[in-house]
Amino acid sequence: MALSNQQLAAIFSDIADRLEIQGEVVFKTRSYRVISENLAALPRPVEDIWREGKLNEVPGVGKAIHDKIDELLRTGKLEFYERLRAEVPDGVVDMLRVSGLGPKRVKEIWSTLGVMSLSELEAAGKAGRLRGLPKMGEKTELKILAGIESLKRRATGRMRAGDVLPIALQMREVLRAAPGVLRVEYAGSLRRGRETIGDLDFVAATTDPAAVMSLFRSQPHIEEILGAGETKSSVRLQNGLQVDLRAIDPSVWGAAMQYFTGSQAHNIRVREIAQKQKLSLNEYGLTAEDSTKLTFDTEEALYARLGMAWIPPELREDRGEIEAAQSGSLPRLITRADLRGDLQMHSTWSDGAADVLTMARGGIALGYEYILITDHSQSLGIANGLTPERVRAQRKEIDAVNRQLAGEGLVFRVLQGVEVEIKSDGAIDLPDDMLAELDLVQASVHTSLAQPRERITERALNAIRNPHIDILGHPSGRLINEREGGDFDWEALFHAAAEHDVALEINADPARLDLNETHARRAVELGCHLTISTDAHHPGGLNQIVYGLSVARRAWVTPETVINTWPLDKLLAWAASEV
Ligand code: DGT
Ligand code: CA
Ligand code: CA
Ligand code: ZN
Repeated sequence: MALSNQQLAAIFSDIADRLEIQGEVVFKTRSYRVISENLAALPRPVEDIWREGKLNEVPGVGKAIHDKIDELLRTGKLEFYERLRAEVPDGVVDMLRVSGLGPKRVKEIWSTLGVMSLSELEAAGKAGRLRGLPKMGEKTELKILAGIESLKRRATGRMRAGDVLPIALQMREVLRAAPGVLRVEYAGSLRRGRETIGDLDFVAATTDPAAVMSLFRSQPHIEEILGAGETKSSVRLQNGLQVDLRAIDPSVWGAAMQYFTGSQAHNIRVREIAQKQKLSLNEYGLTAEDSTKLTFDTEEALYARLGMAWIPPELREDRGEIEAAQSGSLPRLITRADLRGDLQMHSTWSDGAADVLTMARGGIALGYEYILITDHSQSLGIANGLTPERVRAQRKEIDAVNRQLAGEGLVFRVLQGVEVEIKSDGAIDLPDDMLAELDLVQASVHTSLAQPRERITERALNAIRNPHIDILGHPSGRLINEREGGDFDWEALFHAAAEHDVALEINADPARLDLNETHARRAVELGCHLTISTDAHHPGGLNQIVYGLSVARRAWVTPETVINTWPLDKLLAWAASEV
């Protein structure tokens, strides 16, 4: 197994990071830093030097380092490093990238708050939980949040939908209050439900364009006005987000929404269809060869004129939707109303912020019939994971909550599950007889995401083959704009999931959206069932289901594929059948 100098250097600096997070004193990790730098600067492949038996001549190589390089070059891995990676999660190491965060603070945040990723760090900061830690105040907390924001931007230059939608909804309310305005909607990628957003596009139907334009440009939190026309303005907000507004006449609402919703690829196809009928299409509608103008106040009317059914925005990517709309075979996409429950959430039994009853009330408020509590299992010790004893204790509390809700006359069931850890060697973190006692079992990978393809795939397959495991949670482990997911063999994974009927989660957390839309579509093609669940850590988190639904809709998912659209009886019967 060939390892480049750069790869070896990265391993040693990672070792130093992880040791320091564990509390190792800097002078003891210094030899790893030194060898990392020396390897990176070495003019020859260290592998050649090793073959010549001259490793000891490389500056910074003592006995301990010698043996480690030797093991790495002989076997392609290092036992010591593997152990360290299992002990300190990758997400914790990621936190070091935030300016202002060193190993001491990261350790403090990890061990006291159970925070294990940049997104959890962000959530803790936003909830004001960092400022209570030793030697930290509100100012440090804000600095950390700003540091995370800048890391996220650097990743793609696009913002997560979860950071844009709340701004869009608030701005829409403001703009709707302008005099003369009849309708305001966001269009573009946000309306199409994409996971990240380049810029935000608004369309306003109004009889008084000047009024809505001046209101738009006078909102708070604007950093710069990029354009100020009579019917078109652009601004950049303080958080870096660009927002465009178009004012149009109410009579052309349908054509304008169609045009500004995009995608560009979809619009090109629609324009071609118009051209075949000797019509030209723009944001104001259709124009015939004799210059007659056709206006459309709804999108339905425009698509119908061109011989198509109305196409849900999430499908408008030129991935077969045009043909389906022409032949009347568009899928009946899943909606919010199809969901009867949420199958992933945490409570105070592990790293959640609310108790079981509070989470249940949250589910009831959303009109659900059931929720599944999936607290972490024991090996994630810092997230206060469940031991078998604590699983049984939690069952008592869940039973009591169910009795209380039934006593109130509510038809609602709290189910007991677990998010059981798939350990770095593929072992499942709770014994089979324990898993058998639970209503549904979800298994997830959280550690050692950087394992090579075969190894990490085998871990997931091991979970899929376990007859007690029903759901594979956030299968890739990616965090949008933050870290890549594992290098899984997706085809093998989907075939196995279909064969053993393990449902794959679309995790609705806007930082995860995992499975992503491409994988979700392929999984369904291969016969897999899905879940769409929030991974909520407090009742408000249950509302994030909308982001998961967007992914599912963009993946052409219909309700029957998704197990949390099923009635409770069907769901439990499915979980009980062991494939
Ligand atoms: P984004 O902003 O990168 O997340 O993606 P979109 O799809 O929101 O793209 P954007 O903001 O550039 O444009 C909004 C929609 O306007 C786009 O989806 C299609 C439509 N559109 C129609 N004609 C054009 C054109 O000539 N240029 C661009 N850029 N967009 C056009
Ligand atoms: Ca846009
Ligand atoms: Ca735009
Ligand atoms: Zn998880």
